[in-house]
Amino acid sequence: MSFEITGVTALEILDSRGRPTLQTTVTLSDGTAAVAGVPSGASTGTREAVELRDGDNTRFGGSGVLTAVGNVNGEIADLLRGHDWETLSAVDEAMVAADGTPTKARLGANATVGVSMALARALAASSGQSLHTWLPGFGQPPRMPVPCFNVLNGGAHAPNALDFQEFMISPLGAPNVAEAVRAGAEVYAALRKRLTAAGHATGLGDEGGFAPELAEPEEVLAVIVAAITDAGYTPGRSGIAIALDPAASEFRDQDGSYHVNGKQLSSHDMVERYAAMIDQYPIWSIEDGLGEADHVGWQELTARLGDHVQLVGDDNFCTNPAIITTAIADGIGNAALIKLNQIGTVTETLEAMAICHRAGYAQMVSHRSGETPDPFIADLAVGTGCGQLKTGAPARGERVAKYNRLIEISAHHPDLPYGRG
Ligand code: 2PG
Ligand code: MG
Repeated sequence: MSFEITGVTALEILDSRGRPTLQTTVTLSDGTAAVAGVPSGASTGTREAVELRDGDNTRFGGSGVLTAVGNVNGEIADLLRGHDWETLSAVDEAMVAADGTPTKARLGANATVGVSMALARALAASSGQSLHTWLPGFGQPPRMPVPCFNVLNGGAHAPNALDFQEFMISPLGAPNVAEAVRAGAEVYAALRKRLTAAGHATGLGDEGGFAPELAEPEEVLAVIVAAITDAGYTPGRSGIAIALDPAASEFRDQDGSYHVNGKQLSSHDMVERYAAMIDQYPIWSIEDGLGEADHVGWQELTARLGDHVQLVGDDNFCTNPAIITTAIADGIGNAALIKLNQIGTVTETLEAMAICHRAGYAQMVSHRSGETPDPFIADLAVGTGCGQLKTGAPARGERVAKYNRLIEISAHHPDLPYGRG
């Protein structure tokens, strides 16, 4: 069924870090209007689609997005308004073609993704469907994803001495998503108690996890396992397991060595360090365990640990269908992190997920460290049936908006299965 777009507008709003981002609105000729909030990362891959910033140092230290807002209100609106379209993908393709660069550097991926998300939501509403049921599938039936709660923050997301960026807990053994969210919140509370009792400050990092002065990753793993037990849950895949995102590009040198808590490590040392961690702690998933340019290291990591844990490519994959296709052929990782703004349209995001699905690669849908309350990714995770969603701590409004959306969807669709699938 064709549709006509009558309005495409954007505003400069603030994200959860107090930095500017876009809020976009798309209106259809039947009067349906839908709004989207654009996420923004801090530990970004070098091959991500370009987030257009003004560079005008008199506003927000140069990080304003008025140019991207202007592109939505001007060129993109002129391109999209006033004629008939058949599909979301046709609109997304038209924006990509109009941009004309391989990285959306001219119009800005923050502009295109905002329009694409708002249009998807408008088309769903206009057809009387929820976003998660409307999203075009690619063979995976819908399911409720395992939430991956980032309870302890380091790296680029916190001012502490911890090199690893994210320590997440995943209630793999929960009976349903509401119980999984409860488990996440209870362990988070138990962790706060433990950290306080040990004399640590419980200030928060950008994604709502605690940011204590712990520097050794294994020390953090031990305290999280203890908190899982304190809260009355079983550490491990039958209960609550741990997922890591070290974001290793951030602590890898030009010369290719890694620096963890003051120690210099080769790629091989890192792989063996992870192997030892997996032996000792209930880790089920490691994202960006090595740097994005460490191709050979990633191959060793995958060969050594790929049968034991999920190995997720984020900085090295950038939700980019072409890059993921090459990585799969090269035997790198066995899963991809999925972030809409890394590639810049909903259509290309779904294409990246479909490529993973066909190759047997898992997909973990993800927030960014800079977020708005828009829960779009909760619907994306459910509708695509990928089985995994990471969206920060079970605290802070912009993070819990996504977890609460999962609870809401599952209340309306109690028959949807829960878990990784
Ligand atoms: C990541 C993300 C989200 P950022 O590395 O996976 O947690 O962080 O948005 O800063 O890239
Ligand atoms: Mg990451």
